[in-house]
Amino acid sequence: MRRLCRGLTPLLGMVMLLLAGCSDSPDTVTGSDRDEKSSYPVTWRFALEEIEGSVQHRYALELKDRIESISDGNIVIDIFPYGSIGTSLQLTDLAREGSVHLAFASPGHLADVIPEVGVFTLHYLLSDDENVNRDILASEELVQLFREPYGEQNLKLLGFVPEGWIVWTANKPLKRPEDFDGLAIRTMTSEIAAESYRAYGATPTPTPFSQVYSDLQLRRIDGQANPVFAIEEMGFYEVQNTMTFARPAQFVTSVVSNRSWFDGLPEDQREWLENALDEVAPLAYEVQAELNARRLETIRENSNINMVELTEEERERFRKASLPVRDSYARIAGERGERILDRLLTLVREAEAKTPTPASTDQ
Ligand code: 6CS
Repeated sequence: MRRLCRGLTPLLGMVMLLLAGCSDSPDTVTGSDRDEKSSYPVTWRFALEEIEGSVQHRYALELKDRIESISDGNIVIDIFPYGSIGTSLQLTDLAREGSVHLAFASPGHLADVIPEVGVFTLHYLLSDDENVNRDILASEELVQLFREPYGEQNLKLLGFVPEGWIVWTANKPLKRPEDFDGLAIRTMTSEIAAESYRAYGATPTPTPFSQVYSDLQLRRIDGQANPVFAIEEMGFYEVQNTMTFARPAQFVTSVVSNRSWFDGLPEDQREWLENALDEVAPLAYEVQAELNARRLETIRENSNINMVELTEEERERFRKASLPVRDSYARIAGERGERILDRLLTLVREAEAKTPTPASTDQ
């Protein structure tokens, strides 16, 4: 895959053009024209920001299984793993225009299109307790908070999916904010994603996912941040010597569909999709936990990479240094974003208060 990625970019334009031509193809069914104009099977195209074997890929396979079975094969889901059609932002564009029906859209990239969603790039905002985060991210209330901002971009938000704690990799341990001084850290491509690392004194370097391995190898960047499963499958651990576990944030992604397409789905198809999404969400949570644990072992077996776990005291220094980024977020995301941030903080506080664990982030 790493080799494939290097050749990826020049191919993207061509494939995007081909897909764009698909948006009016007979297998793009809208609710109103299904009976008159189209015949089964119909194809739903699902674009991923991650490669085969990833959390997103496993999610897509589970969804495909359910939809194809409930529809007796009348709906077919075509999965496009990362590398086949475009960078994250290009996938979002394809979903907005309807060339793909379903897609993953991660806030770290998406926030330049939907600033409010940048809230998930903020550090030390969600709970230390993964169960608290899982429940908040799965709640209908959260999806409703984002309904308008996604809708304005012709996207229907179908749900948020946590993919595991973000882990920093570099060629040195990153134990204090000062360790980031001047560090060229790769960030996802939105402005707010960069702000989180600027707060530690780093030099954020927004880069598409496909370019990270080669940029690390060529020392054009010094480090990057991703969940363990991605560090393993993209090979980043091969070109870095230290993984720092600071648990700054969960990697959160969102599942979206083209809004007009979704609104036009016949009732039965929409119900199938909604039911399948409800079933897949808890499974995806299990999948990320299992993949992150297993791939940490793979990294251990295949390398001598140094693994550094921060103490609570060390994490606290990062948490303090991260707080001003919330103001940057409010500036970028405006009033609606501020309301979302406040509500999210309240949801975390309330859920932690009900949870009999020591986890508490005193926000
Ligand atoms: O770092 C990134 O850009 C990517 N990381 C993951 C885990 N998923 C998709 C995203 O584009």
